[in-house]
Amino acid sequence: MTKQIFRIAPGFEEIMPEEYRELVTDGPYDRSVGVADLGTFKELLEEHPLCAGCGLALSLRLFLASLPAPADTVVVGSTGCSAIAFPQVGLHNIHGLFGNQNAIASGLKRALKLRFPDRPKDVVVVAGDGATADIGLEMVMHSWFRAENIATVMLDNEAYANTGGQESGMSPRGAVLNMAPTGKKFEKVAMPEIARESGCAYVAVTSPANARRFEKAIRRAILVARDVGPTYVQVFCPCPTNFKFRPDETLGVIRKREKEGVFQYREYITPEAQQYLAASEGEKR
Ligand SMILES: Cc1ncc(C[n+]2csc(CCOP(=O)(O)OP(=O)(O)O)c2C)c(N)n1
Repeated sequence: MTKQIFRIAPGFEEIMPEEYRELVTDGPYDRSVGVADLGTFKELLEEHPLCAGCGLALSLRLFLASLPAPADTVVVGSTGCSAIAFPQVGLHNIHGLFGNQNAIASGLKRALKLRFPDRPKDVVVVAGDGATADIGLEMVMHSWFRAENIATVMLDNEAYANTGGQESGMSPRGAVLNMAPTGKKFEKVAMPEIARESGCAYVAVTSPANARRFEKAIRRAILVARDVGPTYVQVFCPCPTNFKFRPDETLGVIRKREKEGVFQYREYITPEAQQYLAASEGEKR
């Protein structure tokens, strides 16, 4: 698929919504744009129904601006807050059932490899922490064991946010939520370590508080997944609604946690992935 697929058939220009026309003429497909260019091109998600100050919404915006090849990318999502925004995203995306997103992505990637042997197709899973670290963990891990060429991005808002605030395996110890009033009794599931031990060639923990660092992690994860092996990015994106802070405090919450050493940006790269990235990052986008 190239930009061609988004073009409007002659004669239909007038009746297509303005939003769509802008996407065709000014969108990020087949262009070299990134987070530093935000504000200068038509974004893949501009309006969304998520809560004010939602860290996940900001992360989605940055994620979509970070894709190395949006016209050749398919996102596989899962039930959760991000799924409410995806119907408004100008990119091929599939809504998996809650938890089976990595199984869907595995099959899709294999099919795309057969169908388009000469053109890289990026399959990226974007799902919440409940879908990734709890209910979907078995299918997530088995996609890593099988070394599927897919990138998995967890939007870690540390709760089951969409269903009103149950604790997830990724909630921090002691977290009190609407439907977890006595406080979480154990630590966050060590997903980055599980990913590394399960065969991921690239693992990063990042947040939307630093857009350039975020973009680097997403791009690396997608590129390594293309040619080396499975990858995992964990995005810390706090939820003002369920953790009850003001919508304008989201980035401050991340920075505070970073200062306290509770949340830390980190990367793990296998030597093979390192070699691959050194070669591909040398090339211009
Ligand atoms: C098989 C199945 N189990 C449970 C649910 C109910 N459910 C919908 S969204 C959700 C929570 C999602 O949590 P998370 O993955 O952390 O995403 P968030 O909403 O926090 O973005 C749950 C339990 C469902 N839709 N399907």
